Amino acid sequence: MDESKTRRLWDVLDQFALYGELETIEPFGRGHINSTFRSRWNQAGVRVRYTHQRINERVFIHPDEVMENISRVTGHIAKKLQNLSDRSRRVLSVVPSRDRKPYVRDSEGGWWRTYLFIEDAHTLEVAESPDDARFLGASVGCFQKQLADLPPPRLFDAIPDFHNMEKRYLSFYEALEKDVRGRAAAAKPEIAFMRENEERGAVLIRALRDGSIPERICHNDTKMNNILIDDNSDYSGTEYPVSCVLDLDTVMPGTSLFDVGDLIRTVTNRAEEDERDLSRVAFDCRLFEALIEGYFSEAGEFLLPEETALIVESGRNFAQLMGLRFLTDYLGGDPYYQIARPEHNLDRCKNQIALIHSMDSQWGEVERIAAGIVRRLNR
Ligand code: ADP
Ligand code: GN1
Ligand code: MG
Repeated sequence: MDESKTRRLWDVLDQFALYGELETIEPFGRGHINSTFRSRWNQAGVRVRYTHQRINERVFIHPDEVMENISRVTGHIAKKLQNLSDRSRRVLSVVPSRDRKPYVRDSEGGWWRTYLFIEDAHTLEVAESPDDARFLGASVGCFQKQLADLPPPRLFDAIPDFHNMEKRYLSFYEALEKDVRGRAAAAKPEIAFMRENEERGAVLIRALRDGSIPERICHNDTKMNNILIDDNSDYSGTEYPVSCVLDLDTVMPGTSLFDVGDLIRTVTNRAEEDERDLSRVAFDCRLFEALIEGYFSEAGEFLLPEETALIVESGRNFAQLMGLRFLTDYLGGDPYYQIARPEHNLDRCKNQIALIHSMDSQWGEVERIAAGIVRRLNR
């Protein structure tokens, strides 16, 4: 980081209610949206770390509303966990500014927040085993359960129509028509795939709109690396590892299936989201089964049959939705996602389509697995 950037960051940190001497600050994390940093402080001889994020204002146009949502959600969960001695490893802790706000503004008007840094924990980019998958499913099921009784008012819509496939298609067609970088020719098969699957892709958003599935508070960005896992937890026992669900900007009303769909999309994929060698991208039925079992172990008590019936489709739906968003960003000249190479968004899109093909080729088996879990649950 250059010196002037570091100095600006020090000025930002100075406005938070943090004590001791700031020792280091460095960029951190692999997210696509916010800019994340980690700082280290000397507090009377004890080393303590924090996470700082500049909220991406192009994505979140009302950062104050986002922070109000996050404060309410983390406060609600923390209250439920108040008897646990490791509570601050299980839910994000917002560090307020010196004037008691959940954010500070920098000299350019940017919005910043600070969380306690959760030590000795990691995220996964690929699930290694059914135990990983089961536990990731349970973490998200538990998160939804913890928020099921959040008192009114309704949370703000941090990004309106975030998972509205119909609206996402409108943006896609607009980007395709403008084709600002002349890239459409390089993405013909992907464009064709999206056109062919448009009707099927609308199933979740239509079910939510016509009331056949209920609105619930959900996370809306449950890709695997938003779940922080305790390094020292034992996976093999009967207890799930300690975990903390991160990246709470998009917690807002939606359907439980948005979270399940994004979990299926990321956890069952044998490869990372931007793997270019598509022969490595594959839908893994074993991971799917464990994931859904884990999810049901927490969410089974509140899910309705109408939601359960759409679980398999939700995974396909989310791979399509993300593929469509990556493709739209590629056609539009990459205005949204952070990229490391010019074709990054197209590669991500191809990866999601390959995952769908792999899922389709095992569709009968996937449906049998899901039906088996539901039967066991109802027994
Ligand atoms: P983005 O919106 O850019 O994805 P995240 O909130 O997911 O940002 O943070 C990016 C990464 O930073 C996470 O995947 C995680 O590895 C790390 N991280 C974020 N917050 C914390 C925290 N409080 N403690 C430890 N690591 C964190
Ligand atoms: C973004 O913030 P991050 O990197 O966890 C995106 C998600 C996508 C994901 C794809 C606010 O998530 O919707 O699924 O990238 N978040 C936002 O990797 O757009
Ligand atoms: Mg993230």
